[in-house]
Amino acid sequence: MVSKKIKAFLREFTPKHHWHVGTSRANDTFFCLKWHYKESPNQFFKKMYTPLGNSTTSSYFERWNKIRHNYRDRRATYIEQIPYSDFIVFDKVLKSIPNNYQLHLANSSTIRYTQLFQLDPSLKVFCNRGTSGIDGSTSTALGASVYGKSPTLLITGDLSFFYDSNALWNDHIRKDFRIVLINNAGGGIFRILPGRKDTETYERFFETKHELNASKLCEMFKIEYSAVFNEDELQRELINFYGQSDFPRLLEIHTPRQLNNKILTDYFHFIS
Ligand SMILES: Cc1ncc(C[n+]2csc(CCOP(=O)(O)OP(=O)(O)O)c2C)c(N)n1
Repeated sequence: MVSKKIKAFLREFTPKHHWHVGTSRANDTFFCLKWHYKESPNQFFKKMYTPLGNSTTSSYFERWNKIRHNYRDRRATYIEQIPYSDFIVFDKVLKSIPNNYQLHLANSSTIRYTQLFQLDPSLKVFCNRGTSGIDGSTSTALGASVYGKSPTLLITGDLSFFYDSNALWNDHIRKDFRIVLINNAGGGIFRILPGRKDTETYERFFETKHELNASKLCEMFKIEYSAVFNEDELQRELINFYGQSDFPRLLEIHTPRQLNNKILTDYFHFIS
């Protein structure tokens, strides 16, 4: 579970039961784990429903579904009124991904933003939470892409990308491999988390502010490179980004470092 808010909510309002369904380890995230069903969700639900046969009358689904729709509407309204920023970029990029792609998400704000949006169910999404390392996201995506039936897109932040740039030094990168690099000139996540952001110390040691871009790395590793700085350029670049190419492609999207966090935090106020 990525969202600390949801985790905290379910800890405070403890469920009567927590059943873990799945073959991997069952974490007692809400301190009320009752059962661990060691089978796939599909197997589990087949068994759950067949013997019961009849359904229960309840307003539970309607209640939450209404909240969900309301939330989606509010998000659409919010997007219409905000300026170019990480938030806008995620909206546009996630909508642009062709069906069936393998989607790899780096840490940290990449995965946090992505979970706010609706993804096409045909996408296979991979990310690494837990220790949430920013190291190895590119290596993992590249490795997985070699065996993927469909093409792979990696969405990554700048620090994560530059940290693991050596991943690009290998002979097996598929031509259809795509990277969207969201360059907000530092560790954007540290602007979102609480703390004083307007100090030199903060910018240097937490945010790691920088002025790097990926153009020379792409030249060195023979990756088609393009960069955008605003919404119009982004929309234009996305049109052909996934099309056939002789080389892998990287799209670097520059976003306003000092504005992104405000737009995200305002969003949470807006939708609540
Ligand atoms: C190996 C490792 N070192 C440090 C961290 C701490 N850390 C978490 S997020 C982050 C910054 C990530 O910045 P970026 O890749 O630009 O992504 P953004 O948050 O801007 O999306 C850092 C340094 C970590 N998770 N893993």
